[in-house]
Amino acid sequence: MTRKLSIIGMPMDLGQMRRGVDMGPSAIRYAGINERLKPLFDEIHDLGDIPIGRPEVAIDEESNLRNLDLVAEKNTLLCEKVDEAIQAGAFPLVLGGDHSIAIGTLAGVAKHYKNLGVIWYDAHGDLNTAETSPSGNIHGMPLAVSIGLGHKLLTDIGGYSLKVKPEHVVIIGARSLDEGERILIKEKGIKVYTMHEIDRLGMAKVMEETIAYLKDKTDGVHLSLDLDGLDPSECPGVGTPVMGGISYRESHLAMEMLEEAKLITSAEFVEVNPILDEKNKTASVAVGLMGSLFGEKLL
Ligand code: 6HN
Ligand code: MN
Ligand code: MN
Ligand code: MN
Repeated sequence: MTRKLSIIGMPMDLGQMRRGVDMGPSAIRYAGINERLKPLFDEIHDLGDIPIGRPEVAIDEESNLRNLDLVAEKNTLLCEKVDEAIQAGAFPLVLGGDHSIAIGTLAGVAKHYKNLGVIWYDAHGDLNTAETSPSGNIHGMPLAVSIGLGHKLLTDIGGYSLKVKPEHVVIIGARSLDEGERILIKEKGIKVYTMHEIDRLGMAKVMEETIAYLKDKTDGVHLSLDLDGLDPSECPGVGTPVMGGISYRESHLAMEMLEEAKLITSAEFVEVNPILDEKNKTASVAVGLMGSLFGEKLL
């Protein structure tokens, strides 16, 4: 079987307030994604970027959601692109962009699976709704939206709601959760490995458990990797950094274990903001992790 990869850039910055994250896809390409992944695939198709433009910021008065209409509109485009890539037999790899893009990615991916699993690698839960959000920023909401909670314009992208069942989600790296997110995690029984569990068990055990948890009950697993899951000392180029994060080495091991398990069927790397970065370090980490995820071997 030919191993095909489709790269889709999503230069989205409307899901939050800091400029620069729209340059994430360029920064990741500049960090050498093509050269790095070339030996690992038979074909790589870089499909370019979804056009986002430079629209005016608009707060939806009724819901208090920042750029609601535009985030919904652009994510619909992403959903279609991701869907097409999978139909063409390729592994879709989406480059962000703020984390609101997971709404579109998952809408495109979940059409193809009955029981899609999701690994949410992030300092945050991204489980807010308009009611619980402290910021009104949609990048803090994509996981809630994907389990069917939130504004209809977002939950119904792709023409259906509930992309992922809460019991098929694993959050890894959490260390900043809002009150409403904590309640939701308990209510829905979402599996979470906070930094505390990563410290106590070690990343190897966390990944063994995650793989065992998802393997038999899912028919595909999406990796949504927010670079702020890693420690800001190694990934400073993110909009909402939180101290005490996962190291590059731990993350590299996590990617290798996912590769060995042949678990991941789609992925996105998000929140790379080159304006806040130091010498494109964060984009380089992203590319390094992609190498491990797709089976790079030293010997
Ligand atoms: N991210 N929980 C905060 C909020 O505004 O809802 C931060 C969200 C960060 C989102 O990093 O993808
Ligand atoms: Mn996130
Ligand atoms: Mn985050
Ligand atoms: Mn290694």
